[in-house]
Amino acid sequence: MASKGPLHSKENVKTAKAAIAPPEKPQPSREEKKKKWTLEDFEIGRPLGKGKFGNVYLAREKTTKYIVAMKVLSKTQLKSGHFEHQLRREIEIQSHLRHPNILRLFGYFYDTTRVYLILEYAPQGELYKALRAERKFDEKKSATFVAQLADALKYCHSKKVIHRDIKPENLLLGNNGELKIADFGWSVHSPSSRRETLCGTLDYLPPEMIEGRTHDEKVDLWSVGVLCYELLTGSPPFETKSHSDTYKKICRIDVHFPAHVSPGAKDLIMRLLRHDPKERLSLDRVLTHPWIREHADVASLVVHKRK
Ligand code: N15
Repeated sequence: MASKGPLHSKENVKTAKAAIAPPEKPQPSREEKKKKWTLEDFEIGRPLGKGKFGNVYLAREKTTKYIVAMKVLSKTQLKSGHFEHQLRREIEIQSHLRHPNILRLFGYFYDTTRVYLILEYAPQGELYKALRAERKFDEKKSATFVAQLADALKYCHSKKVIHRDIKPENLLLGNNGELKIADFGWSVHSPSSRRETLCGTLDYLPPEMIEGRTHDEKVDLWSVGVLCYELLTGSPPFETKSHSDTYKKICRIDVHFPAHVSPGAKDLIMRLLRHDPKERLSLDRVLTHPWIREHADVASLVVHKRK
């Protein structure tokens, strides 16, 4: 992985002196020197969150003062769960993705006991916390998040990466409140017939995944529909107190809408929550759906694409 550039952009800044002094020899960048990161390069700040294998901290690279999120993973925990292979795969996937709505992985390093991931810092924190605080989002905010998510997933699918674990807990918010997909813990290269044990909530999983059938990138279309519902109402559509009741509701597509959900939003959601993956609205069609076009603030999408 060669991703040391962004933290050291200062090295490329020309000073006024350069205009009068004889031209300097081009200096090799940190990347060209193949210099490895170590913990010594960072100041560690407050914890940002706790995860299965370790914690995430606010951190600052000492020479550039660039702020990042540093994820610290315990090697013993990774080994005992046989997650080393998964971690390698995730690093491989995430380090190659470059999109404004996908959290960057800048690099990684390790010492005898831990693995450190240098991740993009998302200043506005976790989407699910913002949603719990506001209870539900209005149509403009919801449609904007759905459009940003659809755009990011379109990019992933073009690289044959399916995410498979879209839910508010895996989404962060950038400087301007834009959505950032943060977790690739379940992502795979498509198509997949892997049958992992499904742990945690079923709420965002499509029928083909909970029934253990082969699945492809269309699983992500289903979860866009589930997320759209949760953003607008505050709860996912198939939520129940028990695993088995949620399972039944998903397979029957037993969805009910509170009265405040507009016909346009309902139309989009129901075109995504289709049992047959082939019938689900494509991501391009999500982006051009009338409800998205009417409500989403698409300025952020356009601006980033012109860069
Ligand atoms: C294994 C691999 C290559 C996948 C890499 N992705 C992850 O490890 C997923 N991950 C992202 N795990 C933790 C994070 C994470 C990144 C968690 C929190 C943050 C983060 N970047 N910024 C934050 C963050 N910003 C905050 C602002 C206010 C309150 C809490 C915040 N957390």
